[in-house]
Amino acid sequence: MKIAESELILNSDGSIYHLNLLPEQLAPTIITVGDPDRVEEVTKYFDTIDCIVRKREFHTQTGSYKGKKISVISTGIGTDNIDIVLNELDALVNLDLNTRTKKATVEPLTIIRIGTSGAIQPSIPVDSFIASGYGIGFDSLLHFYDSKHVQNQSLSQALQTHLDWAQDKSSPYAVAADQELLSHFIDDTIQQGVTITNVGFYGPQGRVLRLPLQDASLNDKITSFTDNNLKITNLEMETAGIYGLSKLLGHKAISLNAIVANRATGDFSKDSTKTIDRLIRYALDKIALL
Ligand code: R1P
Ligand code: URA
Repeated sequence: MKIAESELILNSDGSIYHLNLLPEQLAPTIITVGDPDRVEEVTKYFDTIDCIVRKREFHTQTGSYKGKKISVISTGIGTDNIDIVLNELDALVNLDLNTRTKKATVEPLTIIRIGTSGAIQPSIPVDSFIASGYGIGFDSLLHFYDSKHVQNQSLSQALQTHLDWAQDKSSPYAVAADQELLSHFIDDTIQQGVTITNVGFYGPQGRVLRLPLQDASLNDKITSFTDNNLKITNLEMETAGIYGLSKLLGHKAISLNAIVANRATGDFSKDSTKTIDRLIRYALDKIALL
């Protein structure tokens, strides 16, 4: 069945609407970063850069690192952008853009997020790394898709009960990382955690500048939550959307977090740029072995 022009939107050169990419400009292994300027911080280590494409907050560079073809793309902030990025990346490989039809078989992508995050447990030092074993979305993105089958509903239910979550907020959804990728990335350098993805950086993550919070104890409740020995480790704004949509679309995803803040102790990294650079180099060497 042909997908209508209003659903699959292409630019005049045939590239996909927001990302501005053509299928041949994308590698099957993709690093996502939030900040468009962080793309170059990754590709400066590449042997070659074959293409550079920019539109809005979406900056893509494709090249190779130690012989492995990789695309690096910035998503901007938030799971609303993740909806666009994941759907358009998938369309580039799994739809025939000329005939506007689905391809017969699904080509899986490997997606690695390299991002910053705030720890929520006092024991987690700033400048350490966490690979998200789960992403738990406090945003509503996954609820718009037929997605119950990729969610760990018992984990999200336990958290919702623990938080005494108000009816006027959407239910959290929990999605596991790709287990093969998770074990590939975990070692002494990076610990496994459970990441909450939220819809904002300030109030939703318990930060008070001038506005009081609806629930001032939310972060404390998140810190004290346990379910089957799982504890929430960190907060950021993309992981759950990446995990949920990757699972639904048949892609593998892992989220690697550089801890730049500790919300329980009030610490902030003295040199977050250096910490992110260490995570980038660690991730690239692991990706080269995939
Ligand atoms: C907020 O400062 C941003 O930092 C984190 C959050 O998820 C949010 O996007 O990730 P990035 O460092 O990848 O942008
Ligand atoms: N990114 C976030 O979303 N939260 C933090 O505390 C730090 C980085």
